[in-house]
Amino acid sequence: MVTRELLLARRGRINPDSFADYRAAGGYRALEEWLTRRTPEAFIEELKRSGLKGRGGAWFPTGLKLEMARGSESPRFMVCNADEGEPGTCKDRVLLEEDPHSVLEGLILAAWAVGSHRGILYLRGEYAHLAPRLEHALRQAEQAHLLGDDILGTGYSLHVELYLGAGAYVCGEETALLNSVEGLRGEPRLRPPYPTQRGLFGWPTVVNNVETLANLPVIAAYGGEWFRHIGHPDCPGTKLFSLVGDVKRPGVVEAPIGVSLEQLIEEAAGGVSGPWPVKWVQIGGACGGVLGKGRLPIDWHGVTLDPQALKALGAGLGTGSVLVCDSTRCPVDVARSLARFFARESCGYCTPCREGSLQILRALDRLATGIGRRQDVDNLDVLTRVMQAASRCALGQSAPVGLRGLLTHFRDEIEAHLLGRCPSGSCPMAEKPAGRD
Ligand code: L3W
Repeated sequence: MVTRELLLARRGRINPDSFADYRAAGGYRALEEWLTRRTPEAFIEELKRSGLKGRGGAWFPTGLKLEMARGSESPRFMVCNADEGEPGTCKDRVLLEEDPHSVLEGLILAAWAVGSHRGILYLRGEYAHLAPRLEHALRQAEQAHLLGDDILGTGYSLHVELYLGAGAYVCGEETALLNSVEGLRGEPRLRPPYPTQRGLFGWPTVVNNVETLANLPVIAAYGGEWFRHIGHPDCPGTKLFSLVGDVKRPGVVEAPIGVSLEQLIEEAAGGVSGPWPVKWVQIGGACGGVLGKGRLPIDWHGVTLDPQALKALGAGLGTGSVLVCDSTRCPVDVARSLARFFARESCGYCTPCREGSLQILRALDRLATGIGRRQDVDNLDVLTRVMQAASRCALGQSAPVGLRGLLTHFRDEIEAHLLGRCPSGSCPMAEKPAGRD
């Protein structure tokens, strides 16, 4: 069995709107134990022992982040980043939709550990339909004295508010998110100072991803030592993988970190749906790296999904999405759709990202419609490098990663478009405007 369910164990087995169901499944028991009998410092040690790293894409050690915030001045804020905007990634949505109390329990544990009395659950604008469910869960937790003043008679208080985003991808970046909560434009701030030093309204703030927080009740219940033996030795635990693209059973599955790519696609996703062979796999969202020709399908068997192994292949695990592209996919066509997304979502603050993403889109548009020039391919090379090196935030720096991978693996095929030919036959050459040869 390739899957292992720590976070998704209750998916489909409980009514997500039922507090009683969550409790009956063991929910909030670990939180009760820790808040009433143990100390925040001990919990942070437990997290450090577990080796848990952030699941939002950057894999920063969670225990260390909480420890840094706890060592900062008060008041402190605790933010759950539920602004899941990475294309192809839908894992946080599954947790929020199917098991909202697990995220809430993690949020309360994290807030208690850093000594925060104000929590914010920042929900992606496009997930507005989940807001009533989350509000309902918050009210249930308050009624059960797990939120609010004097939680479980311990003297500890925590008030959590739901905050709905307005649909900007950049607000998934933690400092743009904080600006958004403060009522400012969703533009990233320069770091340092990191949010743990100066975050919301200038106060120390921890921002953790939904999936990261959902791991906290598991570690609280079973201990860090137990947790660190699951998954990869350098990166313990499981990961929620969003399996998308040309697979028979797209969806979200949970598997130990370090699972083989082949097993995940063949067993959990039911195999490749389109014509064999797999042409490339993009891992970690639209800004993720590309495993392509020369590595897949030839080394398909050897690829394991852990941050270190993927780094060695020039990719990363990122948010854990796995986009499979079969042999009919055209790299120009796919890159164009990614570029359209990034050009629309650039916050516009810095020139490399604002102008670079637009010029990349224009060059790919020309190539896809049969009016591309040599200069366009050369420009893709230059612009992607400039964006990576000079953009102000992680969004601009990582937006061209997928395109760079496609340029590396499929340059011949991309250059074939200069002759008005799409080897995969899936580019919209038919859109070629008349008389523009
Ligand atoms: C205190 C230090 N805190 C780092 C904290 C930092 C943050 C976390 C990770 O990018 C990635 C990006 C995308 N003192 C610290 C410190 N921290 N050093 O650790 O920070 P960092 O800088 O390594 O990453 P980042 O800039 O937060 C996030 C990748 O995630 N990604 C995600 C995309 C998802 C969305 C979305 O859904 N909207 O944007 C996908 O793979 O490429 O590399 O908390 O404060 N010395």
